[in-house]
Amino acid sequence: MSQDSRTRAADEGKPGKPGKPGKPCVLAVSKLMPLYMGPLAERYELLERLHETDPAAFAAAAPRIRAVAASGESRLPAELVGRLPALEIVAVMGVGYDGIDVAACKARGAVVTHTPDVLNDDVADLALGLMLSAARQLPAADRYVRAGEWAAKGAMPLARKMSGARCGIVGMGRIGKAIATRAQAFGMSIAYTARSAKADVPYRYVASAEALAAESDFLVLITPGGAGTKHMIDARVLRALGQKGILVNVARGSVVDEDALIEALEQGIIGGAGLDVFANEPNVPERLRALPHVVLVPHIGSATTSTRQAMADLALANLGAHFAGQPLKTPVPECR
Ligand code: 8YV
Repeated sequence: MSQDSRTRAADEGKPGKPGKPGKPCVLAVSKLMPLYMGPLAERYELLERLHETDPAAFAAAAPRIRAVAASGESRLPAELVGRLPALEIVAVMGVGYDGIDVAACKARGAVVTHTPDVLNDDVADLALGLMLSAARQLPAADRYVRAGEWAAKGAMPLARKMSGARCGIVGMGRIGKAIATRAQAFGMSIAYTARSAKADVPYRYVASAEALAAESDFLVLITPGGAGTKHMIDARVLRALGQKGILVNVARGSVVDEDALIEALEQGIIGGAGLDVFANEPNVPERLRALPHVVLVPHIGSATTSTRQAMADLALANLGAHFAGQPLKTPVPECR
């Protein structure tokens, strides 16, 4: 089989399922990190975004594509699943899988896996970093020194205290718990909202995001994305958070009504924000970028070398287990 820039086919290697000789064929459905792509290319016949780059070649290859490799931001809609008749497994390198149509995969007989737990610390660390950065205006303070304004104008305006403040967490899963532990170390009181109260946490449950916002100084979002949480944080919730409130989003951009957020920030309806995720990444609206009291980072929640390596290893372990006929490491809840 010939090789080109889009297709790295292997001549020999590990057998796939009994009766299917040669390396299994994997479609990388979007641009993936080298940490994941490198081993994929070594172990499998890897097709890189062939459905986007060469539809005719993709149509020819589709009947042998047995796996999809994806990131937390990848999209695998039902329409594309429908063009993958041999699909057996989707291996997401990410904990979030809101871009994957799991129902369509299941209907096709394919399982979806993701990479939970290994990124809890990093995402929780970043949440606290954004809380501190927004409250103490760290990026603005850095700009102040660099621009020579300290010497020219004197001390900066005073900022907000974080220790001892009220922390409201939207989503009390694995990462929500890691955020709560860290916030407790800052002497913060913790309350949370989720679909239902959790028996295994000591924190106070509040039934709605709006009620939680009304009693929080910091509202931290770490709930899964997708249709169930789309625009859960809307103008009413932001109004409830109030003039001094700070919104931190390390979940998904879709959870927040971004237009309502921009308006709330521009009009002083809320006090500030720290954002790792956006509605239409990597595009961040100019109006948001123009606001000096908002801290913006480019979806770096899990972006440390060791964590991304652990995520790649786990995604590859899921693929390896599947093709070896062994139990999957971390299927998504819907596929357990
Ligand atoms: C990454 C993420 O951006 O895990 C997730 O759901 O959003 C992130 O950790 C990405 O998926 C890394 O591949």
